[in-house]
Amino acid sequence: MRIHIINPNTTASMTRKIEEAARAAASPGVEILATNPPSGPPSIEGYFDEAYSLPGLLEEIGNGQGADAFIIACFDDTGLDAARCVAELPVIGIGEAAFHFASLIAHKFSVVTTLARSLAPIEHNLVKYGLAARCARVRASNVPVLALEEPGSLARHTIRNEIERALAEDGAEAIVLGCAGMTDLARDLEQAVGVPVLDGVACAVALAEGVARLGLRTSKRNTYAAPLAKSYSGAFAPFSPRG
Ligand code: 5HY
Repeated sequence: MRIHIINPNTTASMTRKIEEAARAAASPGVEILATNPPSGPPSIEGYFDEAYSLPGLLEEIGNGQGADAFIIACFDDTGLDAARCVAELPVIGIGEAAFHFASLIAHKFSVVTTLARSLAPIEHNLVKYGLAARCARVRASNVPVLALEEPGSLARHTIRNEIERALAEDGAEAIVLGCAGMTDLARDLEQAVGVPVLDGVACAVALAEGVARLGLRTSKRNTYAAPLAKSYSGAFAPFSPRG
């Protein structure tokens, strides 16, 4: 089995970190291919960055390299629905995966993400996925995404403080880390705070393996049907769907 995990931002060090976490979570014999687009934002912080990450993400999906499933490794599940229109293979978002796993092991969980501008996209996804009632609160740690790539930054300490507040104030019984860049922090933070701390990358690998192993593929009826053939103009002409 081969799982293609895509970091939609262009920061290669984060892609490598995601690759390492995915390989650690994968079952024996499951191959992990980790890529990021060559063009686009170096980090996705809010709706504007997300918009400009989509062409590169969708090209990565379209380049399909013999995988059995895709994972989108951005906690906002950036481009997940559009990717499912392009792919016949299953496409798993790390946010959606983490929310489902958290709901299996705790009555209420809180999410700790990066900046406040990421709160609404995550909250909207929880409503869309039908899991908003299980999430006590989505919190911003005020750690910028790329601070997670800086050795010696206070990111880990800042995120832990926000987790402690979630446990003290939200009634949270588990914590979901709200950024792919936090993937290497989950184990240490779980040991430090004493409740389950979920990393979306690992959750998505487990789900992608399961869906692929069952031979399930994205339904192409209605919602995720292949894009209709049409000619896009200007710079997007190369992306014109052929139907
Ligand atoms: C992520 N951004 O997982 C999201 C998290 C966020 O570049 N990778 C990013 O801050 O929304």
